[in-house]
Amino acid sequence: MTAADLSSASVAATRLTLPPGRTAVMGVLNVTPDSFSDGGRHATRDLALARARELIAEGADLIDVGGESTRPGAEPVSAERERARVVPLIAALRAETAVPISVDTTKASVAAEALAAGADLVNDVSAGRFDAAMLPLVAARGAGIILMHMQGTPATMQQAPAYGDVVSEVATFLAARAEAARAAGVAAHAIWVDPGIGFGKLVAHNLALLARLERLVTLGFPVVVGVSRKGFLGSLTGASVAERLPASLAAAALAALGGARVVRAHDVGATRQALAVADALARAARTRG
Ligand code: HH2
Repeated sequence: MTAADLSSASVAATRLTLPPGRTAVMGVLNVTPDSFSDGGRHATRDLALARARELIAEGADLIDVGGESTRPGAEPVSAERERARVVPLIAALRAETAVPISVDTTKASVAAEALAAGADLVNDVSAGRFDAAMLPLVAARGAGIILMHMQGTPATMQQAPAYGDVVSEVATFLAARAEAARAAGVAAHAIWVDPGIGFGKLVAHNLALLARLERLVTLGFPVVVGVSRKGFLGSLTGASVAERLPASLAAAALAALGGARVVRAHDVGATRQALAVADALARAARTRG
């Protein structure tokens, strides 16, 4: 490894460090025409950059850039189109901010260019299963990876999700994928895990995972949770996608109390406020007397 390699590896490691003592917020930046809550809103580079600046100003600890919707039934996007959506944006964002950037992709070729353009970690909703080149790529670049659980594929996942015990099955899956990442050469400190709320899960499955999140915390990797504006919150409250902020904040706070280290959210400022309360309560619970 050359001195330049070493220094870029240490920059990446620094950027992957989570803020101590509070739950981090990962701001969602979808540059897709069809994402379920913000599709089509950031269609030009300038609009996307402006949105990224807003997320950072609201206190995002991390920006998650996605060029392919994973909503139930979403149409797959070619690597070329996805690359064109995310890579120049990540390069432009990296030129103006040191905030960590993740690329939300399941394709190693897109991830490779996104990492070269300045992304720090890959958010792979397939946990490296859809593309065999993903884990070796992340290892070779010294990058981080979010390994997320999903039953099925985005095209089919909500057709008939079924589990025996959803929490143990998700925990076993995430432990096995973390082991696969380690075997491919990814550093342990660079692995985060995510139960994949809404990915091949009924309302009861999502609730069980949130209620017993500490089972995933015991795996020993930072736990990421994405509940923002998701369908199960609509089922519980009757709220439309646009009306789900209160329910999203309640779920974010409860995920933080359950031990999530990172919450993925569209409404960053409001989520930071909810997490400030949850984090203070968690601290109070630890300091009895
Ligand atoms: N949820 C979505 C997308 N990516 N990544 C992780 N790690 N965890 C999640 O829960 C998660 C995710 C879905 O939300 P969104 O990006 O808003 O919608 P879409 O997939 O339609 O772009």
